[in-house]
Amino acid sequence: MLSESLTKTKLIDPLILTLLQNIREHRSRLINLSCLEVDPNLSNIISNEEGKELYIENEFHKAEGFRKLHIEVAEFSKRLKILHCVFFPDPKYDIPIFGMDLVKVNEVVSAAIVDLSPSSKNQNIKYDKLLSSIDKSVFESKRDIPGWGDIFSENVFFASLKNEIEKNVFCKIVDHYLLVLIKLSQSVSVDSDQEIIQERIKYQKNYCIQQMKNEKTSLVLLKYFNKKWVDEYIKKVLFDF
Ligand code: BLA
Repeated sequence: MLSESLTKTKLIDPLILTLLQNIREHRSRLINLSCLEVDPNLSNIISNEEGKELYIENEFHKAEGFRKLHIEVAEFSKRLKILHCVFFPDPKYDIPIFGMDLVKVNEVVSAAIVDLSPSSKNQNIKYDKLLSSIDKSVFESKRDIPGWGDIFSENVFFASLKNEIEKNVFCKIVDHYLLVLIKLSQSVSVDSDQEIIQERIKYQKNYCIQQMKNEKTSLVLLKYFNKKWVDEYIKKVLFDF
């Protein structure tokens, strides 16, 4: 659980705080929301070692339609700030995977990414039009999705954010994608067809396997922790399946 200290006394980055509050607000609308138990050694990590200061704080919940709702706020050496969020659907439901990552180095938002990614080959629910309807033309520095990113939908948004307007529009896009997700999740019912469920499990596994190929995640963590710890953190906390 993100402690009171983080959002109240620690000076959390204003953009990250805005996004965090918005994500929490959407999450609060989900049915049967409850906390998930996770090893406290892996969920809240704080170090004050000079030059290697770090904090990582995680929130884990589940809700109807979602096996794991994960939000992570992290800060490394006072200069690298990250907001990471993945809402993994329960494979019994036809719900896409919500993922976002915001990476801020000093004052520069080098990476801002958000997507509702497909969670099966034959996703019945169509949401493409809802995602493409929001105007994304303001951004100066859209970025190319790396090779491992074939898990994302065609409406994945990925850019560096250059000014306040771009930051505001990115927040709007995240809000819009979450609104679409929450609406979709309220309109689906549980499936019992094992073949469909197995297919969705396979898709979530693949989503996690591909995300694990992003060396940028592990390279940051390896500056602060040993390989065994990093592997465990990535496999159990970030991208478990
Ligand atoms: C990129 N992720 C990055 C970068 C860093 C991290 C330092 C490089 C920034 C840049 O390219 O400008 C680091 N991200 C982290 C760390 C955590 C984290 C340490 O979440 C957590 C502890 N990554 C995700 C999710 C998505 C994602 C859920 O975790 C998307 C839904 C995407 N991150 C993502 C992508 C890149 C990135 C696509 C760019 C990779 C590249 O260009 O090679």
